[in-house]
Amino acid sequence: MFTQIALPYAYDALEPVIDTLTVETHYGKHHATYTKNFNDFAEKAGVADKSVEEVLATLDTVEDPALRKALRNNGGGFYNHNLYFSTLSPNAKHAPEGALLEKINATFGSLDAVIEKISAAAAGQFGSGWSWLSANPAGDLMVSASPNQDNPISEGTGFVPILAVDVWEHAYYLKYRNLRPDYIKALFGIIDWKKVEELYATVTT
Ligand code: MN3
Repeated sequence: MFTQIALPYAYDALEPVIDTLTVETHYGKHHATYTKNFNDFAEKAGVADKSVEEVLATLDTVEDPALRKALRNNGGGFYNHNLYFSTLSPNAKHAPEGALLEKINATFGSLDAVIEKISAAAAGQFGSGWSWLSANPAGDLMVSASPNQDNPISEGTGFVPILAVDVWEHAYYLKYRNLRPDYIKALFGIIDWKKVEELYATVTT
């Protein structure tokens, strides 16, 4: 049974960056539906005993193309939103420290530079999708974007996302309308780098 993370804050806790109705609908409807559908399709495909990461990394072993696509979309939707909601916080730590900051500086030059790169990938994603900061077990970092509910795991990159920017319109349209870049800029005010540091440590150890 794949379980949607318990939201670690109230629906209104991310105001004014993300409005209450958006969090309620995004988590309570969109994310809940991906979770239910993923459970149903995983059962049907006989992969319900695997981890979601394993399912997404081994999609090519699912023979039925419709079922493979359903697992990719709904497994991605389940996984991506667990990451997104768990890395937002009303009490966000605004900058990373330690190993993650050192690697960011070595790879991208500065924290501002990597935020700019993630933001540009998010703003430039045509249609619905995501942008990511990802890590691999060697500690390398990568910035990328994905369409739909794909992610660096289902894309077979060998990287695992540790920071997620959801740029589906359901994530921002009620408040920001067509102004996706304004949402992305504001979102970095509630992305909790403490959580991102923890995920980096998990991926690299
Ligand atoms: Mn979403």
